[in-house]
Amino acid sequence: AMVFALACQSPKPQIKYPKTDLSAEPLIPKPFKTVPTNSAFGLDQNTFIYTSLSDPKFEEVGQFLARKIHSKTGLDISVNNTDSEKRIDRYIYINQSDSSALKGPESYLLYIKNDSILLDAKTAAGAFRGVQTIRQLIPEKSNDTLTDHPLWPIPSGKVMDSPKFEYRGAMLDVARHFFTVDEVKKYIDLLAYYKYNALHLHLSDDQGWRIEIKSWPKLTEVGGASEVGGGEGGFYTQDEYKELIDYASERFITIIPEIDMPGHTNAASLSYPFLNGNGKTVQRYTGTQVGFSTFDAQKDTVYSFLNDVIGEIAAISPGPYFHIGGDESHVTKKKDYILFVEKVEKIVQKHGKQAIGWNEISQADIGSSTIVQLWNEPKDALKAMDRGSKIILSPAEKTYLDMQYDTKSEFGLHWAGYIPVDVAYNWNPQTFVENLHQESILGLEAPLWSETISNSAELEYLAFPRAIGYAELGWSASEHCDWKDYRKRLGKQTAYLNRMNVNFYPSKLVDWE
Ligand code: TNX
Repeated sequence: AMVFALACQSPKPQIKYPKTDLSAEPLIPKPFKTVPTNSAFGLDQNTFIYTSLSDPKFEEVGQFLARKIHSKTGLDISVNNTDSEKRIDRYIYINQSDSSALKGPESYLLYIKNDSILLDAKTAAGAFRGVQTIRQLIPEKSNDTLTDHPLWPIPSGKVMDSPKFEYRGAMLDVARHFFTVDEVKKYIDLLAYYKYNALHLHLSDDQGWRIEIKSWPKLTEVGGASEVGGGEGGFYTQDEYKELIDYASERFITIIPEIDMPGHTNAASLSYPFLNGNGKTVQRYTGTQVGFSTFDAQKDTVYSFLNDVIGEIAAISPGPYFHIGGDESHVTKKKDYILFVEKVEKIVQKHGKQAIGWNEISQADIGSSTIVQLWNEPKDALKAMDRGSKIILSPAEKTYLDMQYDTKSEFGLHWAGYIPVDVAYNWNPQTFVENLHQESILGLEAPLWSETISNSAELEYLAFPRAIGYAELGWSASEHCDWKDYRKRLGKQTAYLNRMNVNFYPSKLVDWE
């Protein structure tokens, strides 16, 4: 029908496009390969989006692109629906393809010509990543001199792209300070634009418990009602949490729930004192110390409680992972810690999920399907690798978004050092940990702990622009990661960040346009 419609209409106007250079576009993450053809595709009111119908998710990706084109340009572009009144001059086709040029599920190919953009991907996730590239290629301003109506020239050529790591995550600590559903959604939007595919939510800590557990209501009634500094805290109902999961999954981002244990559990033990194993009376905690709380690893009732908690969260989580924390359990006896981690790992597996834990968990005899997240101890990661585990890289001195940029930074801590924008970017995750084999690296995650921040503006000040650099380190081939080149592309993100009302830190290391 589309071909017929194109053949039957009167000849379309020839447009004299200005010379373009696709390979000079400020794309982040930098694609694996671009081949410019120096002309353009004219995005305008007569452009249509078509998608494969073999998988309904492709049509949803097409609708996502149409919405984003609308918010950037004001154009109303229909998806898989030919309005007979309108002439079809140009179309964007989002195609499910089994081409052998597509390496993995998130790979995509873009062929941009005068009258068509073809986006090929194996999966809707791959199509979605390609759509982010199209969004980044649409100029901020239309060109009103080429035709009698506004038109946005998209540089022509070919893009072949594929991620370096299968896991590209960010973590948000909603426990030290609570962040609302809308604040988390805004962060998800920004992460999606830079091709992240995982958001790890740190849902519990000493200062607060943030997710409704129907079988243990005091966790949120009591444990949810506080945060660092004495604020009122908050929590997500299971319906709100599902809303976040759905919002993320429309952006092909997996939410990874973390219940941190056996340490970092004061809020849980305040709600149900039988859980406490540190021998003291539990009191509400709104400070920022770590390492003083623990569950009682010797009690059966603790494990039946955890079976309920993990079961309820697993039941509403479509993703494959459940994060068990495991960090800084300084008041748990070592033998209790090991027993605890091994038992909780089994509970997670019983509920159909793969466990992830901070690097300390490799002291226990964990299975090879359990993933270890390196934050402070490379030896733990190597030990886990030897047992067959995959590793997520979050070395604090490079990836902690809560580290201050410099001594003058308004928010953040500096126990792992200061992390200016260039230091955050200028390292190679594939070689950073000596003796860690590349096949054992699942990917990269940038954690944002929230002791010093409590709203979107403060979150964005710490996360941006550094999170944009981690997006590139996680996606782009290491040989394409070059600070001087990246810095120029980063400076050109201002229009997008301002349009999204992002309170980014305007580092002097970057020439912001
Ligand atoms: C260490 S990193 C922690 C967190 C703190 C963070 C502050 C990790 C696994 N534990 O409890 O919030 O430092 O930077």
